[in-house]
Amino acid sequence: MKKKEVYSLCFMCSVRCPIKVTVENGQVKWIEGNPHVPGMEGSLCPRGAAGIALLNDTQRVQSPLIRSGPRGSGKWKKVSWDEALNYVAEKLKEIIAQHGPQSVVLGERTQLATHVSKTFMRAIGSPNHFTHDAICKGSVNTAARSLFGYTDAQMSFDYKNTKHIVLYGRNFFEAVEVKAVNSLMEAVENGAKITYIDPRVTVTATKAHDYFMIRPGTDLALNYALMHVIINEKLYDARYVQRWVDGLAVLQDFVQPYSPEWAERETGIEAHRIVTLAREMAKKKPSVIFHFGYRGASHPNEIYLRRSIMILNVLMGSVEAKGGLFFKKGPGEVGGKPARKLTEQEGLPSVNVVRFDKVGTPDFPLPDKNHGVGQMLPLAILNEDPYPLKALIAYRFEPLLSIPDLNQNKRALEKLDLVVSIDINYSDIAWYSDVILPESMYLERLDCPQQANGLKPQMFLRQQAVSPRYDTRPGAIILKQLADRLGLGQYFPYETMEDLVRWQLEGTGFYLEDFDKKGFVAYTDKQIFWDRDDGLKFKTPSGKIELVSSLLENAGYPSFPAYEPVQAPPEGHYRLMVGRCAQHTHVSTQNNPYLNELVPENRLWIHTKEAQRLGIKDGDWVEVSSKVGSGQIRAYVTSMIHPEAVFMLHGFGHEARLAARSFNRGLADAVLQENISDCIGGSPALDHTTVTVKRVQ
Ligand SMILES: Nc1nc2c(c(=O)[nH]1)N[C@H]1C(S)=C(S)[C@@H](COP(=O)(O)OP(=O)(O)OC[C@H]3O[C@@H](n4cnc5c(=O)[nH]c(N)nc54)[C@H](O)[C@@H]3O)O[C@H]1N2
Ligand SMILES: Nc1nc2c(c(=O)[nH]1)N[C@H]1C(S)=C(S)[C@@H](COP(=O)(O)OP(=O)(O)OC[C@H]3O[C@@H](n4cnc5c(=O)[nH]c(N)nc54)[C@H](O)[C@@H]3O)O[C@H]1N2
Ligand code: SF4
Ligand SMILES: [Mo]
Repeated sequence: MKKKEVYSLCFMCSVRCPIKVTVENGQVKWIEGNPHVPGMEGSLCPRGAAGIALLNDTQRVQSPLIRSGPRGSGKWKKVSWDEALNYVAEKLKEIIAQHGPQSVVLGERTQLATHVSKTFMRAIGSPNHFTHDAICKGSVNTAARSLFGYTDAQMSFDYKNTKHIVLYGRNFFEAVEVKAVNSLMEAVENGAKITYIDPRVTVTATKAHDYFMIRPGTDLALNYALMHVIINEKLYDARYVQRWVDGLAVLQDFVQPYSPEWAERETGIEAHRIVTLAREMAKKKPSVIFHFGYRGASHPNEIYLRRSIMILNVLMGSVEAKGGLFFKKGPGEVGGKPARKLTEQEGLPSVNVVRFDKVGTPDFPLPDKNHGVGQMLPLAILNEDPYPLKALIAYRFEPLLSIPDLNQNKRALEKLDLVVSIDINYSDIAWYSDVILPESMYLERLDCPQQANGLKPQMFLRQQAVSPRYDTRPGAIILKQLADRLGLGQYFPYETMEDLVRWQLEGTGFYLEDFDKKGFVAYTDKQIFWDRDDGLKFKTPSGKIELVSSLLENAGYPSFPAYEPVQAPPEGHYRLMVGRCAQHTHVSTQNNPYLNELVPENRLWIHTKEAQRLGIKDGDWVEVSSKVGSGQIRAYVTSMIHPEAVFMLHGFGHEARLAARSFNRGLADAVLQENISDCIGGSPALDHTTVTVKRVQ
């Protein structure tokens, strides 16, 4: 029997946990957390364990396919890679010749080969590469830049050493990151406290020491009241604030009207609990965390909510403190070099054309240009504003279900001349594509190196565990072969993934073989914290933390606009909240044989009192309607949700028939959600839509 152990990276979700894969006779027998990585040591979440079921799933896409019936009809012609790539290349050439390169868009969920697709887009001359980032947390990104000059992704949390963490709908124990969960559990065993705030009683709420059932959409009021107490009672870290913060006096004046008693009326949280929380956090400062969230895409005022959470950390002096938040350190901190990217090649053109989402123009100045704003795509296509778009390449991104307003998304797709998916599954976007180019799933491919910045800069590698089960290829190879056919091969100096990885590692001092032993290499053994007295390096114009933000103010936005009260939805209307469960990743795992068995469909959480009023019993079919769509789903009647809200899991309601287990199970939240955004920060407002609910007779 031939047995081997391969160190790699999970990809059942974007966290990319380091894993050890046991392979026997070419079959994956076991996957566990990489034992060499503190915080992983054998652990996986349910989705990570379901990687084997994905590998062996016969309902994945098994070869390149070209559509042979109308879009969405499920009629496909199985073709060779040459046929598929030639077909896409010819179509792209025609479209570029007729409408210009900017008419081509590539959207992807950020991943290890993102530099390859960015290179592809620059090579063809289109500015229109976007990632999922804005739809996940664009406003968190902009908020962080407005205060610190760094993106949120350049910051992280020292969970292991924290003494008190406050989570705003950050459903830590269901929307899982394995290492973070293990680290926080260790802190809890050492006496740390968790405060959880959510209109819904999640698993995290049940594990928390304190839980606040807040009125939906009012977290900003809570935070202004916390600041009011912290500033008026002088509970902040005076030395830190004095040294590093610009604008405290402005904030002090601003929060005066926002007393705990005022916030009680807005949020439903008693004033004395707000005061107690402020005092408790201050006692444990600076080893405290107000978690600024991962998915900061909830409401149109998101930028100000995320800023307020970050400012609470600043007042506690917890930014760059043990047990608080820290800036991720790259190899440069210790004289090392990161892996090269294809985008760094000399001679690769830069493209100076307005983006489809207008990011970087006066219309939309602040969102991060590196990511763009994906939810603008259907609007740009339908309105041909700023210009007509003709082709979409969806690369590990599902615009139909991941952008609000599914009906509008479908109308937009209809206007395109070419839709190509690089996917592993019959996702709904693959189902509506003209061509599917199937990628090998993560256990079947070597991937580009992962630069893992943090307290200790490291580099990880997704090593190939087994050969592809079907006629699939790695995405970086697919794009290179497409570029070759467009006469742009010179920007892709590799034939195999191994060539690409070796090219990327040149100059780093590390080699492919160095990853065999543990799956990663480290640039240093020591944790790096900057000196809090004199060594913090903020990238704002003032070099300080800017409460009054030059980024915002120079773009014409106030740093502290007056709080706008959140109206309760009219009678019979509810705020639609959405979220995740531990058993699924977004829209991609519902057809996984194992995970589908655990959670096969979603239900609509509705408060018992409201359900009674509407004559709805647990398990009844109900019709849920918003301004933009409606659909049917079973009700889950519970008192564990705020009466103003209803809730459903994201990711269900798939239309691809060949993904037979998830086909037509549950309802897609995107059917109901309106495509509205925080126009400053860049996030869509995923929890802002109001809906009506009625029993299906
Ligand atoms: N199992 C699993 N884990 C994941 C993912 C996954 O798909 N599956 N995805 C990963 C990704 S990309 C992300 S972005 C994160 C998301 O991580 P989280 O943001 O922690 O996860 P969600 O499930 O989106 O949780 C949103 C919560 O916000 C609550 N909520 C809604 N409105 C309000 C409000 O006004 N105030 C407050 N305080 N709460 C509100 C909802 O009830 C819900 O419980 O999870 C990551 N981890
Ligand atoms: N309506 C609504 N929209 C949302 C959210 C929501 O809660 N509700 N949440 C938002 C958030 S927080 C996020 S992060 C985004 C996530 O949005 P997406 O990135 O669209 O979601 P995923 O489910 O991660 O995966 C997208 C696609 O990648 C495919 N895929 C999975 N693995 C691979 C692979 O190895 N290679 C390739 N080529 N494809 C692969 C899947 O089959 C799926 O079709 O959605 C956002 N949009
Ligand atoms: S959190 Fe789970 S699914 Fe995501 S990478 Fe880690 S083990 Fe895999
Ligand atoms: Mo996300």
